Amino acid sequence: MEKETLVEESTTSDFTKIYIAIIVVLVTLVLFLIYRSRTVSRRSVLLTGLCNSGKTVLFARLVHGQLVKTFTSMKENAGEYIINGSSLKIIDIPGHERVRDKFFDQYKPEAKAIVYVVDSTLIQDEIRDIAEYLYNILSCPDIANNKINVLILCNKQDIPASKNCSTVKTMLERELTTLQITKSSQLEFVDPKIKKSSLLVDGDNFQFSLMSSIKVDFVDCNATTTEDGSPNLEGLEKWLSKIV
Ligand SMILES: Nc1nc2c(ncn2[C@@H]2O[C@H](COP(=O)(O)OP(=O)(O)O)[C@@H](O)[C@H]2O)c(=O)[nH]1
Ligand SMILES: *[C@@H]1O[C@H](CO)[C@@H](O)[C@H](O)[C@H]1NC(C)=O
Ligand SMILES: *[C@@H]1O[C@H](CO)[C@@H](O)[C@H](O)[C@H]1NC(C)=O
Ligand SMILES: *[C@@H]1O[C@H](CO)[C@@H](O)[C@H](O)[C@H]1NC(C)=O
Ligand SMILES: [Mg+2]
Repeated sequence: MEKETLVEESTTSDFTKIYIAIIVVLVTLVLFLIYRSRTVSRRSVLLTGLCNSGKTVLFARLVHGQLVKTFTSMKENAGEYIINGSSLKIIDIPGHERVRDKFFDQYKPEAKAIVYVVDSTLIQDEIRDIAEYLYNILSCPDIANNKINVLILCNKQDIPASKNCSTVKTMLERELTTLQITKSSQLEFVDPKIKKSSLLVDGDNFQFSLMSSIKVDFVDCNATTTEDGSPNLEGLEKWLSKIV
């Protein structure tokens, strides 16, 4: 009688040990998976910018090496770009106001670099919208904290009415100065405890070169083939080869 109880006890404790072992293994596995998912490798280049700036044409050129008919899309495109033996993932983020923030938030954890495509022919008419979307990207803590490089791609240089990248830069700096003042006073109004102007650089005039954590470059580009010229993605590809 006594012996039987003893045997039973020892089997129960054996089972307990096995259960504990299984639980430990499972917990470790779960923790490992959580850790893995948080440290996704940053190897994506996000193509951002307003609708119609040329993102999908650029995406097709980089990923498929060809021109495709594009249409306004509400979905992202993703593909591989091979450069000098390495590869980058290119993600074409739709520019539509209603969906772009959702896609940007989804892909920013894997961003290695951001290309902000500008329609250089519309810079004067759309400067406010162009600057505002750019401001949202530059003031995103995830982008600043990880020192993600940004390229402003001044597209459609084949059209005579376009402004070159030095003009675009000057215009953006002027508009961002205004925006910064508006935004920081809005923040103060909502919550006086939020530090004024913590998003971009301090100072009267905003300058890209004064940004401490994000390096912003500018290049000219024309993405499509025209009667008097072939596409010119040289500046973009040079920049990509530096960040890969
Ligand atoms: N002339 C000219 N047209 C361009 C250039 N890049 C894009 N486009 C045109 O601009 C339009 C919008 O391009 P798309 O790639 O769909 O823009 P997305 O909305 O940013 O994806 C299309 O009709 C393209 O053919 C360019 O460099 N020069
Ligand atoms: C294309 O873009 C380049 C600059 O990237 C520019 O020098 C050239 O004149 C443009 N025009 C055409 C028709 O390709
Ligand atoms: C850009 O355009 C401006 C005005 O049209 C001109 O003065 C300047 O030299 C141009 N810069 C470059 C780098 O082409
Ligand atoms: C490829 O890499 C080599 C050596 O690192 C470099 O000299 C060359 O310029 C690179 N080519 C491109 C297209 O980036
Ligand atoms: Mg598109």
